[in-house]
Amino acid sequence: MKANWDNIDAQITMQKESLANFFVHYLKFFGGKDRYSASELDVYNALAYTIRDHIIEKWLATKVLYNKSHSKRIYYLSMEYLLGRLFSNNIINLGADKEFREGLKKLGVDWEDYTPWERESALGNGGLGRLAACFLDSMATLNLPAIGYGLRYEYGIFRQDICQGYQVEEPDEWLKFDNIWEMKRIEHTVPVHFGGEVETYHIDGVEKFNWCPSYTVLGIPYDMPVVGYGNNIVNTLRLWSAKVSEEFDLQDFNQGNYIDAVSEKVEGETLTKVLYPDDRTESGRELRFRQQYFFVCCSIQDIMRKFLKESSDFRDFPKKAVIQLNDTHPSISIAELMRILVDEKHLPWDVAWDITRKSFGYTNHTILPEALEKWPVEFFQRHLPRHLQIIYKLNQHFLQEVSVQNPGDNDILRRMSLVEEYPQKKIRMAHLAIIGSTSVNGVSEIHSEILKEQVMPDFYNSFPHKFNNKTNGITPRRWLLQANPSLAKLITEKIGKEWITDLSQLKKLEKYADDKDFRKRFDKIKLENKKKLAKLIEIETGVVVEDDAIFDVQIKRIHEYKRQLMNILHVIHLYCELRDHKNFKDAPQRVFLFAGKAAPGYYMAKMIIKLILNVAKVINNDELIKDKIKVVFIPNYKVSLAETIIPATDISEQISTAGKEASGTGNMKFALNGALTIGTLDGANIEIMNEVGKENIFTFGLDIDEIKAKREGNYEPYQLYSENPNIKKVIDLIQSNFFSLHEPGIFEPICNSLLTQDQYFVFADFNAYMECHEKILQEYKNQKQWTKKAILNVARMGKFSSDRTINEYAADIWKVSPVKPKKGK
Ligand code: GPK
Repeated sequence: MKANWDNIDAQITMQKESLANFFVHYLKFFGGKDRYSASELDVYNALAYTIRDHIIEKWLATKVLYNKSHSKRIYYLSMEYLLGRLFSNNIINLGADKEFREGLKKLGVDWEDYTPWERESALGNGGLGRLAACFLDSMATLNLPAIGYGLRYEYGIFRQDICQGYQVEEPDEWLKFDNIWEMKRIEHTVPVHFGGEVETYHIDGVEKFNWCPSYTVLGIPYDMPVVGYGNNIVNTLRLWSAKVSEEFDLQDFNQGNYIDAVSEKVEGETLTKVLYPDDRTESGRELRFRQQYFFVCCSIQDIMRKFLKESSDFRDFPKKAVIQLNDTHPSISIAELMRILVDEKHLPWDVAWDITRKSFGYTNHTILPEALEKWPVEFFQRHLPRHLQIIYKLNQHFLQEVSVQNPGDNDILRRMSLVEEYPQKKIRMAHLAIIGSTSVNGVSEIHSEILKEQVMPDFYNSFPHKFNNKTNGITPRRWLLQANPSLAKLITEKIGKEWITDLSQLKKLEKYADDKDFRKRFDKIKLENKKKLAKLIEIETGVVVEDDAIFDVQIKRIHEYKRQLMNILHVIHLYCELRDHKNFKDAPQRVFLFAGKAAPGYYMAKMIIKLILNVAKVINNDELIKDKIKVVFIPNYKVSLAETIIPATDISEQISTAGKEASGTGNMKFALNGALTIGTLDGANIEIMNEVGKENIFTFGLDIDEIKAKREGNYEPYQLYSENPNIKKVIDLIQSNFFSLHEPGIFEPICNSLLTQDQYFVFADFNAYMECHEKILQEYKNQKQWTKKAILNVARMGKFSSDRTINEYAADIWKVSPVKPKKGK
């Protein structure tokens, strides 16, 4: 019998009358529960399934829309996505908030009560992964035909527990319960080959290569919907999960090789077991290398499959597809696409290279040398022998061109080669990414300049046209509309809701900085948000903080270059001041809040956490200072925590050593929520300053050139220590074991590193930082002025919407326009 597709195609609509029925249906017939047996998790599940139905309608329609448009597709390749919770975000983006609330009223169910039951998806480390998540939101909201590709790690970033002041890593079992937001697409499973050898053969005198791999893993896609805001678009995030192929198993099994078969299986399936938690230090692990290839191979096959539905002429490929590489992590794609075009599709090398180069864009996110990926040649030999040949050949051709341009200059060949010879033979993935892309971009103006002038000057000279900047942004949907609903409501009341998709509209708020009533309401919202945060702090840490204290916040990965250490040393300094001058009646109460994870193998970062916690313990329990300062470290920093902390913050700490933070995106989230920034002239801080005005931000410290000069001169931190009584007092106090009575000497490595090297110029910037904080304190006393500045910060953050960023990528790099439904349909 033929299905009646007209009936199947009939769409359900978001009507509040029917929502309760959907909900009851899921609770009963999916969950098998009734009012007596339903747990809160059951209710959450039923709510989420209800919303999912409505998403799926739009998802299917979006696919039809895109297919009919025959538009070029954007493929965003990222090894990390820090999505956070999706339930509220989906409801808000669908515009279903009101219907959902009202539709479920008669059942007495308020959806917002159940949001904590969602396990959050944390398949990333930090800024890079969160940026990818903001980009997905913007691409969907801007009607861009984009697909995100990633890995479906069984374990995301570890859960951080604190045990006696030390970070302890626990597995994040985010898939323990159903993941309602994913759909397994078994029909698009792809094989991924590894190992083996390369055979040579000839056709018509032309040398050909055939890779005979030694084992195969399967990539199974799981699709997650990415709901655009208010535009009926639902894009797709496709995450790959590794599984060993059954046939392979069986073969071995039948030969009586049970143990080998099972261990192969385990081996293969470990590929997507866990996210590597090292942020910016290359662990050089073979499994990570294989993980990267697995990711790339699955994604490129999928992209090819989609392309072949549109055309069989590979010369059209760059017109139909553009692949953006989120850092070098997926850069083996360049060799993989070459392999497919040359070995499998039999295109001439030069034609294949032309297609490849036109199809990729590469985004760089850091200039820290330890983060630039280089893979040992032996990994390639073992796992990707054909890719190694391709890379060698690319290198040979490339160096030939370089030597024509720079006759007799052997040094430049050595510097630009894709292959590093000493001390170990390695492939430089950033070099591969640059030569294989049409566009190379940094993530803030200053970072893009540093890339051109200091990190990749040779490449910039050879291909100046490739280099460009795309200053990062954040999605206003999650980071204002969802995280700070009261402020969002106030803004909408005054200027209408266009700001949600056109953040530059916030400019219209400027005039309210002088409106007393507006300021009052603005302050009240901040206070309410602080109350909520104070509750959370007490629950999570047991520390009681005053609602109306100044909330001074540094939340981000723990890294020496981000200088959480400078922050806590300054807190110790303030503490000493309070103890020395007992007359501090007028001093305001201050809460110094920290949160962030350290890479499990990063000893110094872990010791910085320990120092913060030990200092917190002493200060929070010292009655002499009368609660004037509280220090809080909230464990297990994640997206949902940020959503509570940021709207409650007064002072945003963005204090990296100048030149080290590529952009930062937390800085944008805070300013958008009315916190004032204390920051160095680094990354996007500089652009934030230019937007909000110098008088509305607190900048301090050495700039990039001054840092460079110090690094090149002879910087002597010990001298600063002995000459600066403030620094001396703080370091001496730590060294006297004041904060480590029962663990004497544990902070010696920290003190030693500061006194002998101070790689990140904490001492050099200390005074300026201290003075800047004093200025802040003075200004805070004038509440009216402070609120004005906070409002102006909000009003002037338009530039930092990820919609602006994505529009720039689409126009300058991708050359893709929005796909909109034809009017009248
Ligand atoms: C940069 F290189 C990396 C990395 O491995 N992980 C990561 O989160 C960050 N980043 C930068 O440190 C930030 O300055 C930047 O805003 C963010 O990427 C997004 O571009």
